Amino acid sequence: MKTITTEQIVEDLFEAQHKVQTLPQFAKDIPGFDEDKAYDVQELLVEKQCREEGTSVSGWKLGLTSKAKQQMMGVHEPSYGVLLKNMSLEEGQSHSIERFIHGKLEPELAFVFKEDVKGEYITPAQIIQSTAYVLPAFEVIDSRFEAFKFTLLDAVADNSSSCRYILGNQLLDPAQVEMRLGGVVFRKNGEVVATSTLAAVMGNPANAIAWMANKLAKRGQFIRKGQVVLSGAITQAVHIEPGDHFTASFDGFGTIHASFMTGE
Ligand code: OOG
Ligand code: MG
Repeated sequence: MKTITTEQIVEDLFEAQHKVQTLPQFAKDIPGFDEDKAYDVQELLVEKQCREEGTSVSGWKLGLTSKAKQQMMGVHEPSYGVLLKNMSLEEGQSHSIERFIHGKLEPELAFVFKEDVKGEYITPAQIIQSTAYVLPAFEVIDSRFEAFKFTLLDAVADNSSSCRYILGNQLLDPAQVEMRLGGVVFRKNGEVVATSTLAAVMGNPANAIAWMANKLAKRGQFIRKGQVVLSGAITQAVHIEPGDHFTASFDGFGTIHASFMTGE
């Protein structure tokens, strides 16, 4: 068994991100490392990123909210992480993969909030009511762990593999969106790599956001007015290689695009 402090884990994860290199999973080797401690690491890691990268929090993301993702990662519970302003990339552009260790792309539904959502018994209906608009999004996830393998607790400490996010420009009123049967077609270089519907995310993406709001309350946190929240991937995640062009078509919204290349 190792003796490793929370501060050391934060340092190691921060360094892995900045040196674009992996590190071994650790959670199983630390006696007593539980979900609360994993979220403590996440919080301190995010504080360090804000301080040292001169950025700030823009919102939240859910992870592992669909069966496709849970099966892919062998983890059977959702998690959340924090989004930072410097993780945001422009839609429709070509982006460098230089800073990714082994990035993967996922189509998600993003919610942008028009008011704070605070409390312990938040319902999906309250989430819909507090949302200014929803829009299609891509998330680039990048685990700091070797071979993209981890337990739930490792991934939580690693800010749920947060790396970058790309918001589409098609905004819709959440009350007008078919949150269950709304289809999504995910393509890589023109080929369909996955198809799904929004119900893949815990029956309805608003359920996932409500789950997170209630989880946040237990840690004295909440969703703030103006923040963006990603629902968690609607399909499996797909590895990004330089030269790749991805699209995700969302029923009722249209299509979002992202390309990736080497170089800065
Ligand atoms: C954990 C983060 C998962 C999602 O949308 O499911 C995630 C991971 O799979 O690396 O962002
Ligand atoms: Mg995701």
